[in-house]
Amino acid sequence: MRLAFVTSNPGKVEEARKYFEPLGIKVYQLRVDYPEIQADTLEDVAEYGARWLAERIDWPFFLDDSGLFVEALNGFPGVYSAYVYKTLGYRGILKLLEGETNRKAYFKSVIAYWDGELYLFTGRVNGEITTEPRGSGGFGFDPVFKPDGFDKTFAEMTTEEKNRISHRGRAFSAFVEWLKENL
Ligand code: ITT
Repeated sequence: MRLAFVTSNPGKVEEARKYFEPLGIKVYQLRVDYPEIQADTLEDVAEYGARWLAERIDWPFFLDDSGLFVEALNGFPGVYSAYVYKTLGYRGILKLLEGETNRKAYFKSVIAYWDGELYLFTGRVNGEITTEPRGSGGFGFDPVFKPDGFDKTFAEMTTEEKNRISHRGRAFSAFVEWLKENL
């Protein structure tokens, strides 16, 4: 079985493959620009995107909408993470937190799967924003995010290590468990 992952981000696809390969499911990247609406929650953004795509793609697909929520910034960049990453990068987050002692943050991921009906799977990981970037793996804000209970940032971990604890890894686990029961 082949399953389309609608995303512009190859890093997300690499993470997904590790989950689906053992099930014999081949995940491939489908690059279709879909509207990411301005909304208060990742769930709303993911659902709108999936329903928009469902009118244009007639085979099963999924997408992921994720974000970094920084406590001292009242949850910013949150649903605006992609835009903030593109404009300010992770260095922008470090700058916004200069001198701030509360470094708490979490990543959240919402996966929307469409096969004629819509299903949402979510995952979250708590951690903190480092004071300096560390590591060269992963993507996005990984060099400045250190999950709770670990000394390494996501960018210092292998994909397998990151998947085991990450927001997207948790959402994928829930998705894969559901697929096992429902396919
Ligand atoms: P899509 O095409 O799948 O939307 P994207 O990279 O734009 O790809 P999002 O819209 O979900 O992804 O935006 C989330 C932003 O948060 C984006 O800039 C990512 O780089 C960042 N991000 C999401 N998950 C991350 C992770 O696991 N590690 C580091 N940064 C992450």
